[in-house]
Amino acid sequence: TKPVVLHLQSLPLEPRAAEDLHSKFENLFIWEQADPAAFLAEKGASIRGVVTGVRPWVNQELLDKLPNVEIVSSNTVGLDKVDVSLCKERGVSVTNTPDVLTDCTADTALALLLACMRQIPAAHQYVCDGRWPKEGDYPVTNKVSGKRVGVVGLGRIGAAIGKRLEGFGCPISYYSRSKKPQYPEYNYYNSVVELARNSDILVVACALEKATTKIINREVLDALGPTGFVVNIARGPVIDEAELVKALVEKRVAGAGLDVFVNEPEVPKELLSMANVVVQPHVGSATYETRNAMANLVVENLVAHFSGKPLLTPV
Ligand code: 8YV
Repeated sequence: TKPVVLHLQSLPLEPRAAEDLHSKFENLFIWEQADPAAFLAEKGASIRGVVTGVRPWVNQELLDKLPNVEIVSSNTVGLDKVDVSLCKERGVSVTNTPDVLTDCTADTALALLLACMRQIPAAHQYVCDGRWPKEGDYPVTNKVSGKRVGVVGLGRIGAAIGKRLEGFGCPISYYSRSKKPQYPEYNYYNSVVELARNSDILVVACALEKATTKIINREVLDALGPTGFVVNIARGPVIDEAELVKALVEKRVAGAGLDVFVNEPEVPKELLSMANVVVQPHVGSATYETRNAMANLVVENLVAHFSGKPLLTPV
């Protein structure tokens, strides 16, 4: 009999990975269940694997219903929705999708940075609305090249963002829990406020954890100041969103490029009508190439686990 795998979020699968998934596992899809609670009460004990993503919670409430689960394979690099320590305690393996999404997420940060500082969406709209011939040239915007960049969280994605911005002649500084000897050319700050005070652009690329929740608060935003820009490709709650909205409305910061929000898919309405604010619907990793690579990893980790081989990307 095939191992039973519960899917909490759908995977965009290439044919080969889909074939693997469907030939090797019995797949149960939570979104096909009229009564998910009753379904879990009936089937929970048979479930040995879980596929999850950026929205569902894999917490004690769920894990208690899955007494025989062996592996949680998440189609994300960020694991803020998975109770990893409880999984460890219960002997449940956890895998994620690092590395394969680094480039696209870093590309998205650059796109947001250029888009908000150069007001690309608003300027595009200006042309589309026929305003150029009537109202004349679009107002001038902000130079990107050479600006001082502060990266909050110099992990794989933060480092890929730094590398790209080196190409723009930007001096790079960072905040991280500890200094990273592998980046001697970057300035280290052990305080986000100090980083912000010495940056023109703050790019947030840290994991969401207790310690990083609202790490970008009012004090940090005021240290960045009225000419500073914020880019967030990490998770919404790393920024005090209400304070960011206030700072943008009151022009205490110059603009923002945001891929992630506190209550996705809801976005504060104040952010929708400012030329210096660009929003995206959490699409950092959303390219054909990267989403395929992520989904393949999710399936390959399940296959490895159930054939007794080492996991590809264990947490
Ligand atoms: C999501 C992400 O995985 O990897 C992460 O942590 O936030 C995204 O890449 C994506 O939305 C698929 O669920």
